[in-house]
Amino acid sequence: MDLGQSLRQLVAKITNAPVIDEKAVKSFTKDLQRILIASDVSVKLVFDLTKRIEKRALESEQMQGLTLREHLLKVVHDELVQFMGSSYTPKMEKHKILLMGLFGSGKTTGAGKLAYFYKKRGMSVGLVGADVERPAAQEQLEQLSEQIGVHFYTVKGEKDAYKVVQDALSKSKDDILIVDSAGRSAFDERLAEELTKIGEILHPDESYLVLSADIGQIAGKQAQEFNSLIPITGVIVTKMDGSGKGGGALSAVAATGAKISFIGVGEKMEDLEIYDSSRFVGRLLGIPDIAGLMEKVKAVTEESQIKEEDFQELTIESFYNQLKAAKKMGPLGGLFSMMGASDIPKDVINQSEGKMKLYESMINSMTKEERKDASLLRKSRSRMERVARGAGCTLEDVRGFLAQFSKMEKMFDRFRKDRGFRKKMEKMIKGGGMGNMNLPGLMG
Ligand SMILES: Nc1nc2c(ncn2[C@@H]2O[C@H](COP(=O)(O)OP(=O)(O)O)[C@@H](O)[C@H]2O)c(=O)[nH]1
Ligand SMILES: [Mg+2]
Repeated sequence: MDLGQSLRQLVAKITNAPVIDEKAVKSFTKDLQRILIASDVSVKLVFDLTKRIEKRALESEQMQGLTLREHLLKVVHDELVQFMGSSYTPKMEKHKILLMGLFGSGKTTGAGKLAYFYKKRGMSVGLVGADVERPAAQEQLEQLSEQIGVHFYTVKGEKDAYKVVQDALSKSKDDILIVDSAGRSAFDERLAEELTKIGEILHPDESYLVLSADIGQIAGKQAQEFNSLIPITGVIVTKMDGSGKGGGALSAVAATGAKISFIGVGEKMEDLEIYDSSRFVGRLLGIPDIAGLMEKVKAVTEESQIKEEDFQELTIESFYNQLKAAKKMGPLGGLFSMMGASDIPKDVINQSEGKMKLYESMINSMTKEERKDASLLRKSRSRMERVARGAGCTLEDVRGFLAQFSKMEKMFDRFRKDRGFRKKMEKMIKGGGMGNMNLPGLMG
């Protein structure tokens, strides 16, 4: 039985138990320890994790509107999300990528998917066919590159993979260069030597280990082997559309400290998702309605909670999060309510679902710097155009979004200068959120 299966059985036990009390929680954490240790997750990590789960489940105050069962599931979910790493933000600057992994894990397909992903976001991309083991592998990648419309580099007949990489480096001017390497049915010395040489020539910024979702716990050992040659910066879990649930990825993450970056969910080029830790853990735990549960939890707490950084500065990202919260909870939700819902321009809060989706893709197409500093975008038409291209919308749409953001920035600045408002905010943060606070009282 693989790790994912064991975890799902354990969760079923929580779901079906007649009562959830202290004894049930303790028995649950014991089972969890046993399962994780059997899956080669390091003993120290396991004890830290299960201790935190037990403590939080028993000691932390149960959230309003949640049953103890839901509370326990949430604690387990949260701790695993933390363990597995928060969700990934793709690098949008120029960089070089190396894909490593065993035969059939989905490297070549994954190289194509990544190329498509970045091309869609307005970057120029090159694919390097450095799998010299099988000539068919290079053809497979060449065909993909034609299909997607990105550059392709290889040296036909070359037996040394690193020379292929060297050649590509001398020719490529692409923003993103993606190297597809050879796999083996098992890790061996030749593969080790080949990868080491590729690493020395390429100096990859991202070295992804490609793992199939059905691989199971040997993933941990495998990840360690690759990691000892070239430090893994991220994991791509493929075939999540199949029967595997990615339990192996947990072992790989535990063994190397690398986090998951992307998820493959099909054979087509568009079947690539940015890793979302909550969704992944939900799938892993087999909590079918994890999204529903977390929505409920969120409605009770998180989104209504105002974090300190939220009102130190308003960034594009926090604006969008607050917008989401306001949409979900009505105008009394989140930071907006603090600013006095009646003062917020109606057109800012009343965004359609379609607009919200569009905003999300725009934000996904922005660099980290742009999300922090919107003036970078305002000053540069070419940046705005890049975002529009990435999000598949018009320049006017991007300007529209920035205009909405400007309105909020102005309001936000006014409020920050208001001492009375700042006092309320401080009180709120110390009080641990607004879930239990009386809103109208605060506003008055
Ligand atoms: N269903 C599904 N199949 C995939 C996925 N990724 C790769 N594959 C298939 O897995 C097989 C091996 O993929 P390939 O990229 O050639 O693996 P490589 O040997 O690591 O380069 C091919 O038939 C792919 O179409 C995925 O996310 N979902
Ligand atoms: Mg291949």
